[in-house]
Amino acid sequence: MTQEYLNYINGEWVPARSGRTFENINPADTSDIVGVHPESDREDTIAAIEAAEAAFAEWSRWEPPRRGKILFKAAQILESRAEEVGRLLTREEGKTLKEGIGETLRTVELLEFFGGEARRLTGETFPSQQPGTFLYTIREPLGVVGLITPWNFPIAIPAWKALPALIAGNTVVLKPASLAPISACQLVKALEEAGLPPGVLNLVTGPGRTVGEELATNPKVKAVSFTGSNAVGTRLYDVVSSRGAKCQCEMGGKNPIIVLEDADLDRAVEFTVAGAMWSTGQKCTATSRAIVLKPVVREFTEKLVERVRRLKVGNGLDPSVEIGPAIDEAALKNILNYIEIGKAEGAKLLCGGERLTGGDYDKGYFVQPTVFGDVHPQMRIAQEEIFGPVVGIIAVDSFEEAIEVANNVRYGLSASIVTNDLKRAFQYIHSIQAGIVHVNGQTAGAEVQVPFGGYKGSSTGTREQGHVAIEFYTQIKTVYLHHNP
Ligand code: UN1
Repeated sequence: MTQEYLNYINGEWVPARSGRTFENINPADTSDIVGVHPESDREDTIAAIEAAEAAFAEWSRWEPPRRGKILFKAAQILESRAEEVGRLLTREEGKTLKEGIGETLRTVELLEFFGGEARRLTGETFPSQQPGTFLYTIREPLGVVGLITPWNFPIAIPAWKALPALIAGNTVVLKPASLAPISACQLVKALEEAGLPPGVLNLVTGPGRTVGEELATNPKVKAVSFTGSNAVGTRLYDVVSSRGAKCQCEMGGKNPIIVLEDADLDRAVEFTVAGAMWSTGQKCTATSRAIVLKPVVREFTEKLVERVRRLKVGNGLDPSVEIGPAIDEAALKNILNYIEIGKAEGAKLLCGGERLTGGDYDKGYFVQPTVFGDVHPQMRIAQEEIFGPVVGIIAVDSFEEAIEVANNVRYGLSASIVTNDLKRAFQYIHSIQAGIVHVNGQTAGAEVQVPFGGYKGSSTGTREQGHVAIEFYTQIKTVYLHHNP
């Protein structure tokens, strides 16, 4: 039976006032309705914002370590349910069970990390030029913050936005993506059971045009953090910042892996497959360009194509499956459309390229993992984010050309190089325009204790995760204390 989920406003699970709902469909099996959720209006969102505003006075007075304890308790609760929550995540999002459970455990790590950060909310002290003066800073919360999160990391991203906001003393209204809102409900439930007071964290499901718009425009919302497409993010940034509120946007990527002549090609292939194909390529940190030095491009290409052909695509609940479906029909069409664009631009389709059909494939949105060769840096498939299991190989003559090609896109989220040449590795680290830089690894993946975010068109605002996450959710107060006037 399909489970009904509700909004969480002021500590109560409630339907949308209109009573309207929408369905959450398993992208691997569209006969599986994973959940039914409130289709909220602006008035539901206003109720959540008002609950958050009312809870702020008290919550912001709690000692931060006391707030942190709730996170630790929620970590234990979520960890004990990792299997169950991971399964729900896989059913609503489509990634493999291993990835679904892995993301849930990453959320446990986020709870633990930010639980500890609650004890490390530091300010600074400064020498004053005035006698008898203690000069220092403290960080204070902003008030109500709005979070708009995507479907591709449906529990980790709500956590890595909400947790730093909460430990700093803010109250939160979270709007999870309509395509996968159950995972965020599981996070909220764990925090509720851990003792989070009513109104401190509120969850409202529904469309961007109602819930998202209200969060963007309501003057009671002092900051909005968003992860999603560039089209939505840039517009949101204009709307939110024009009314003087803070706005943080994590958007697209066009992330390269550079393969030098000395690279271990088997490892380079594994990194490329992991970065480009896992989670069906639906990560802002996914690899979408393999920039390969000409002397090794043939061998790299052969090995990559051979490996990609062996990938098993299917329902992520089957433990032997490596690649799940695209999130929905529109995403699938977009991926297939880019494949057509690549062919029309003259790139060489080396494997994949088709929708998968027949048997259980007909129940979902499955696409073959796809590799293009002979890709030129200016082609649309080398410039635009595809958000699917598609990688293009670009052959280059030199290391310098590899860096130039890597940088010549509007995005700058993550990058990788495969080499044992230390000098080249450092040259790359210092010249690549990306916020997250890997050497001998894949482009995706993010540990919770370090900053996450991009250069150029990939991000606006300060970094997420790590201790710097607190910057976005706080304001600095400078105190001149004349103790000996
Ligand atoms: C990862 O690479 O594991 O939306 C995290 C995204 C990113 C998160 C990527 N904000 O895909």
